[in-house]
Amino acid sequence: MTASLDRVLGARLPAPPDGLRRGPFRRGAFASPLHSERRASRVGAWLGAAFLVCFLTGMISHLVQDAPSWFVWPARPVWLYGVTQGLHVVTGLAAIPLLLVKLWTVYPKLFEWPPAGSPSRLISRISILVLVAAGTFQLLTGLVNIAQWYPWGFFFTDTHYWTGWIAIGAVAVHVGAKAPEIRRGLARRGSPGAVAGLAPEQAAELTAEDEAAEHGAVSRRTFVLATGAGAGAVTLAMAGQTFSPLADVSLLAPRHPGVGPQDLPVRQTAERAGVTETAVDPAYRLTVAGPNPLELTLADLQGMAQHTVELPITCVEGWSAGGTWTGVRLADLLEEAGLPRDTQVTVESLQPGGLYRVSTVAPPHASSPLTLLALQLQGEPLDLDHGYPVRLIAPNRPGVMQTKWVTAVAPA
Ligand SMILES: Nc1nc2c(c(=O)[nH]1)N[C@H]1C(S)=C(S)[C@@H](COP(=O)(O)O)O[C@H]1N2
Ligand SMILES: [Mo]
Repeated sequence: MTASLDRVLGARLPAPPDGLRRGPFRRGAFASPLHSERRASRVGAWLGAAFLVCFLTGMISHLVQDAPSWFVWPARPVWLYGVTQGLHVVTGLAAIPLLLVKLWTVYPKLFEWPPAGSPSRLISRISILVLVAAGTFQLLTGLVNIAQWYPWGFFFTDTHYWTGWIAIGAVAVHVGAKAPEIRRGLARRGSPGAVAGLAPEQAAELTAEDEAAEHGAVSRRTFVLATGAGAGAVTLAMAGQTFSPLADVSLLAPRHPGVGPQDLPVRQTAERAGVTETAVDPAYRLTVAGPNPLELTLADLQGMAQHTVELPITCVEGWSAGGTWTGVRLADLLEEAGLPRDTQVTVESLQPGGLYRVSTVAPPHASSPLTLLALQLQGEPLDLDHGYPVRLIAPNRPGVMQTKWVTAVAPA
């Protein structure tokens, strides 16, 4: 069975007539040694590592936001999500120049002759097409999401999630299919002795190619430095979003920590959320469902035990900014309502619609002494844009789950 499959996949497909072999398809059309196997493998290894870290941290973010029953995300350390999401954004950004360099290194293969020597070669080439398309799509949609520009008609989060699976699957197929070349490319150090498992003449040929690369128009060092500088520049251009000392060089970053009402950026304004009237209405109530349901005015909440915590808003878009929050512990409210302190609850906003009007608080966060229904930020009543009169603030949670203009809490 496998033998016959091998025969089918390895069968020789008819080559197109040689007369069609023109332009870039000519023999020796790409003489530059920068297109070498070694270069492709080295850049590929970095790119593969960036993709893998980006994929895993993306999955964490997805699981945190839409947790299946087996997934428990802790309330501490409070900065953990900031680190995983920071890695997601940084590896995604660094992958952009790496992908461009990698594509430039291997693009002569587009003009391989014959275009498909066998069915297995054809499948492998199609898988690379999927990889390039999915990889490019992920990096570009991630980038414009950071820039908060949504020029498409589909829902970013779902598409970015599913394309992530396609991209990492294509990476796995590609690495599997190219294993021999990758091993060879990474093992080569420029001396024939270092090339394990190759016939001497093959090794000599590869070494000559490497040597040409060292002395070529663009030297190996220049190439490595240029690639590194490109990846570094893109990363720096965004890093100021979370790390204020870099804010001045972060030309691409749409958010600066410390800039906004009460020194905190605003993601969605009260105006756009449609809560400018309901949020300031004296009829405002916070309801907590439970055996002993509560219906509290803002004054009732101000009369309860107040606690102060230092916690950041860590947006999935890659910015993070700290604040000093004061308010009522969620767990205290649950207890008042006759519920266990670690009850899983939903927190609902006054906002009439939109994706982020409700969030779920899992047991580790519900019971955390750091989780507040905050009434104040930096010692003043919340700005309307930061969620006045009441917003949720909890440790180690994506910003998108820090619901503003909260009006109802109920067991989930
Ligand atoms: N009701 C409501 N709450 C919300 C949002 C929203 O659109 N509606 N945006 C969320 C997102 S994506 C983030 S990053 C934080 C930002 O909080 P801030 O605007 O106070 O900085 O609020 C969250 N809370
Ligand atoms: Mo966000």
